[in-house]
Amino acid sequence: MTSYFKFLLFLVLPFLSISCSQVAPPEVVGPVPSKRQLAWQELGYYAFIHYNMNTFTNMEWGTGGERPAQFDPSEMDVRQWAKVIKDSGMKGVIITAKHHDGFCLWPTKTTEHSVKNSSWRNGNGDVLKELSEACKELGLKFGVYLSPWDRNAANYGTPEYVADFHEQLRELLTNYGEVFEVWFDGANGGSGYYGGANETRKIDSKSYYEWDTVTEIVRELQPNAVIFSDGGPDIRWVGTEEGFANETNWSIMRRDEIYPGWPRYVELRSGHEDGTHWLPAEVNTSIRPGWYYHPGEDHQVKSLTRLVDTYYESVGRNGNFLLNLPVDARGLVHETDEHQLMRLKEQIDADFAHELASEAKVSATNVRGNNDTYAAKNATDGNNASYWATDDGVTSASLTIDLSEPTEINRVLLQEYIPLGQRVKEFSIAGKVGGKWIQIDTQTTIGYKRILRFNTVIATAFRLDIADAKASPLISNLALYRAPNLLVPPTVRRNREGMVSLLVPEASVSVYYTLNGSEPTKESPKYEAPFMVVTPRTLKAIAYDAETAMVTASVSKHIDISKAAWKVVSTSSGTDEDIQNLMDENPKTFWATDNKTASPQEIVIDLGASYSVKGLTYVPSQERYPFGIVTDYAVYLSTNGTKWNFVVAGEFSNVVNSRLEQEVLFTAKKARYLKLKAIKTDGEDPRASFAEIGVLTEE
Ligand code: FUL
Repeated sequence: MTSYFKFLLFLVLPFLSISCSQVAPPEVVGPVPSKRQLAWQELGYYAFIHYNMNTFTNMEWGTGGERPAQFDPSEMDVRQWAKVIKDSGMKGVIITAKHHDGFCLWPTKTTEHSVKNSSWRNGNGDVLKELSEACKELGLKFGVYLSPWDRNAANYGTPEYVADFHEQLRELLTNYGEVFEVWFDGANGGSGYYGGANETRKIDSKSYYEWDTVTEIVRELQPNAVIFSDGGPDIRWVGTEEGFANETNWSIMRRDEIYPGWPRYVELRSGHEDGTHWLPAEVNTSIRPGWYYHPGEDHQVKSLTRLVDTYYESVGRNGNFLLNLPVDARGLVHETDEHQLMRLKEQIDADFAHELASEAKVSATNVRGNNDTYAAKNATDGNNASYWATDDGVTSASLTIDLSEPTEINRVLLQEYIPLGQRVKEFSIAGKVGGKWIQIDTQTTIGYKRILRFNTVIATAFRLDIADAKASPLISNLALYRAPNLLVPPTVRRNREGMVSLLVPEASVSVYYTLNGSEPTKESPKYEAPFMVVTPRTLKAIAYDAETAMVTASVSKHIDISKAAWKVVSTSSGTDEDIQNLMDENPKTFWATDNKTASPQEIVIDLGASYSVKGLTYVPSQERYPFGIVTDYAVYLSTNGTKWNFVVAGEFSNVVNSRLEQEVLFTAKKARYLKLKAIKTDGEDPRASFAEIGVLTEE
């Protein structure tokens, strides 16, 4: 070739390849999502409603022996639920049409154990009808939870029950319009009422319910609905009810290994890299400890920090977020839950309010066929149907966003083009700070959506480095954000020695405090590190965000003598094991007497020195299924541990429903020894339990 020709080719070649639209699209890699799975994935965040017989019996798992008349809401208003759900940014709702106790919220023909035999709406009510209509009005998706296990059905365990179960499914999928998800629980078999037999029945959860028929019924009646269970077939459980997916989260699994009640459920948190089926994860958790409403959990609605974390650890980890709202016995979403939902929405909206990459210049180390169809810019064009792709065989490549001027960023949102399969196995992100590239994070999978949070960097450029992928990576979205600080009042922790910590979730938020009961301001002492408090003080603390000049309301906590020198001298029963739990300043741990000794149980504590004691505090067990909560008490004091003075006796009113710290005040007396008698405890269990005992003293 002459050099003139070479020169001509050199000039022409780039244009040839750029204008050539004939670059073959990437081939599918591994299993890919169905249309219904894709549509489901885009929902992101939606509500679970646990509302049924258990709401009225204060149970989590009713036995099945309940009477329909017990279903008795006083102010039920599904429009309130739907409005709360809509306003909080959720896209739909799944309702417990029938839970394990077998009570049906719709007038089914299959059993008498339903709303039709309750007095609610004179037996003419239908919760499913009301809710599906409210959803339609507000543009929410509607889904149903139908428990396969039925502790009420006399024929449970026989083929007749399975026919009834299938018929219930048919009713639900026929009479209430479009259903987007059908939810099958993994909990199965065991003890129950079973029409009065009151026995234990075991079934084989793999075969008993005839899952193939179940799938056929759903496909026939609601072809667009996805089916959820431990192992799908469309959507999988994430293997925990705590509210997270693992950082590595494949939307594919070796599905044929999984069945409802699968013992290796922990694998559901990450999926299988060598999965045979598309089976994405749904992260289900409740806004309170229980799935059902219990007045005793009104103080345990999850904090904003926890809810925000759950959002990032579900939606931000390639999962969908199904957040449960336990509707209360009035038939309403409780005010506290509603408030927290709105705060979560405000925070998430603020986090993603301003996208920073879409206007920037984008370049890549490799573009498939050098063709515009697969250009780097496709990752930031706001269109999920277009994507940046590399040439076949190129499984490590970088995408650089030129921000042109120093820009604050602390979130990146990444998406793969999943219709052609999930590919990325390893990636990192870097920012160009002060002219130098610094690595911010290294991670594994991306999937449909991955969001990374990191400390704010001021960068002139941002880079995504894909280190490894199953085939050429396809990135449909890369978005950058600068989220505001999460500003919440400090959490006060104190250990047994008396060391106080004031915790906030953001490193750049400051905390100020006082120890004399006055309202803290920015002029008050700034919290730098844990400090000791060993004498009675009222601590107040605020969090302050210098970026916005916003300040939180103050938290207030009474702090008394340290428990470092405390010793339990004697107890009426029970072992020493874990006895520290009642004076470790951690309300999540508890200690209990034994269950063989009759009431009243008692406990004697040596405070280690003499104090002027003017009160006692008692924190009841914060367990999900507590026992031994002390409802009636007597307090005695002593200077020597042998001669006791009765001080006061009384009742911790409403302690079972509201398990907050209880306080007993009396005229101050000099004492070194304290005796607390549990005159009465809640329920049948003779044990007395103590999450924390404290004293109030005077200096
Ligand atoms: C579990 C059930 O046993 C709980 O009661 C609740 O419905 C939860 C969502 O699933 O397996």
